Amino acid sequence: MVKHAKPKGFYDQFLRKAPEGGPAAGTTHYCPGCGHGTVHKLIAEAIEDMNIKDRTIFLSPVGCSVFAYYYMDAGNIQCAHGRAPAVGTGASRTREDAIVISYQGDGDLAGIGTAEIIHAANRGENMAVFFVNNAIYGMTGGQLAPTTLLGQTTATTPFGRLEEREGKPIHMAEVVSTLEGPVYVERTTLSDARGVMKTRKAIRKALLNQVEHRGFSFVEILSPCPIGWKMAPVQARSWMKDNLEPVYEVKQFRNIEDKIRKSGRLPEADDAALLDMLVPKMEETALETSILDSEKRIKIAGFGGQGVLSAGTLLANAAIAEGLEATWLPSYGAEMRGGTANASVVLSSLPVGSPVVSSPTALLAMNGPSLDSFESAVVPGGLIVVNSSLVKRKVDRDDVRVIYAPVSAIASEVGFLKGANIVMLALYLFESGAPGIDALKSVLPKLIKKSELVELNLKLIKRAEEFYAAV
Ligand SMILES: Cc1ncc(C[n+]2csc(CCOP(=O)(O)OP(=O)(O)O)c2C)c(N)n1
Ligand code: SF4
Repeated sequence: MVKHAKPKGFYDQFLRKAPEGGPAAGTTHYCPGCGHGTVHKLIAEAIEDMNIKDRTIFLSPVGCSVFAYYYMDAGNIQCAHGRAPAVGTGASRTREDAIVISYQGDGDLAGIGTAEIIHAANRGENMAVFFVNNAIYGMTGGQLAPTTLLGQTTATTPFGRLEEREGKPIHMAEVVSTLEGPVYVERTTLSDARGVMKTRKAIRKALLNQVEHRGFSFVEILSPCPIGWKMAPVQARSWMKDNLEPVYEVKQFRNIEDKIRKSGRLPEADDAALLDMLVPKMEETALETSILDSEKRIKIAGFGGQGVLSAGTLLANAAIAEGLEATWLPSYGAEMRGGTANASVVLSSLPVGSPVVSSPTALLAMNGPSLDSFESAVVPGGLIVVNSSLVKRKVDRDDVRVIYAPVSAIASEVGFLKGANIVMLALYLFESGAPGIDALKSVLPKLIKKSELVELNLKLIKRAEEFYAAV
């Protein structure tokens, strides 16, 4: 008797479509006749049969299969478009017992993610890549993919793909098998039951390579997308036989069974050593540098040419000189001089989680557009320093501390207008107290090579101090 049941590699209920226990729990979001469901099932069965569920890290792509994490009862990471092989590299190198599955569509792998797949394959990373090639961008409405056939009509090639315009279809299994890194490369098809069984075997083979730690396996699976192709499911399968398979030869390209992949880790970097490196450092830093009560997130914004990026670098370096952790993230406008620019600086006693500053604790606004852009983002109780030489309006908020300082005029008086950024930065340091102004003075000669400029900056700091004393 054949018992049909949902493989244990799947969750009991698929909660994407309905809340737990609801009537529709258990259905998938895929279109009728879509190949993704078939491939998911083959993988889930293999995970169950090979007893690797607790070690499996499934990397979902961007594309129709983005929701694979609703189905696969395993470790799941949803990756940025095309970047699954890079994420998989990190996963497999840090957890060498992991079974890493990179599941990708043709837009994802052969389009936006071409660099990642090529280099991961070339390095022979220990992962299994299942490349679902349906010759179209399914999720976004059926646009041309790199694997679209010549003459095939898509949303972006309504009269068919032309070699002269879009080039020829790319054969990823062939490309990958030109590299020496991969141990196993095969192309299969879902056009009929025999093809599905061969795909089942190929998936298991790739996963076995993972278990045996052999390295990089690549299985390209020709898969129907009836919706994108505008066909009924049965017609889609005949189209595959008549059109897709003659272009994409279904065959095994490589199978090396006697290879064991050497560890990609640094020799000394075992878990214990890594923990030693990280944990005491965090504790010591937290204990020794208690000058910051909490993370400080500073946005320094202005026109390109006002020195906002270099003010950010100086601030981050001053913090580091004082034993703090610091990140600096520049954002340039499309124009250079005269365009907008801002620097995000995060200072903390602990390692910084993210360099992005979306809710600043302090805004140093060098011009009007910067105040307009970031005023509302400052946290309540935060600080805004306004360059009142250029910003003529007042701050609308009454829940933040505001300092109006004519930093451009002060810098001009000293005879160095370009130093308005230093006046602004110094005011921030006097107000916040951490890092201290001495830390800034100590990094100036390291970052500014000309000694006369260092002198000018010290003068600007002095003027800022006098101004601050009078505020
Ligand atoms: C960085 C980025 N660029 C573009 C998109 C839009 N986008 C979403 S899915 C997709 C193509 C997916 O096609 P494919 O990988 O073939 O998967 P399928 O949906 O056919 O399974 C694109 C371009 C995006 N989400 N992110
Ligand atoms: S659009 Fe195509 S690939 Fe996406 S779910 Fe529907 S049939 Fe599958």
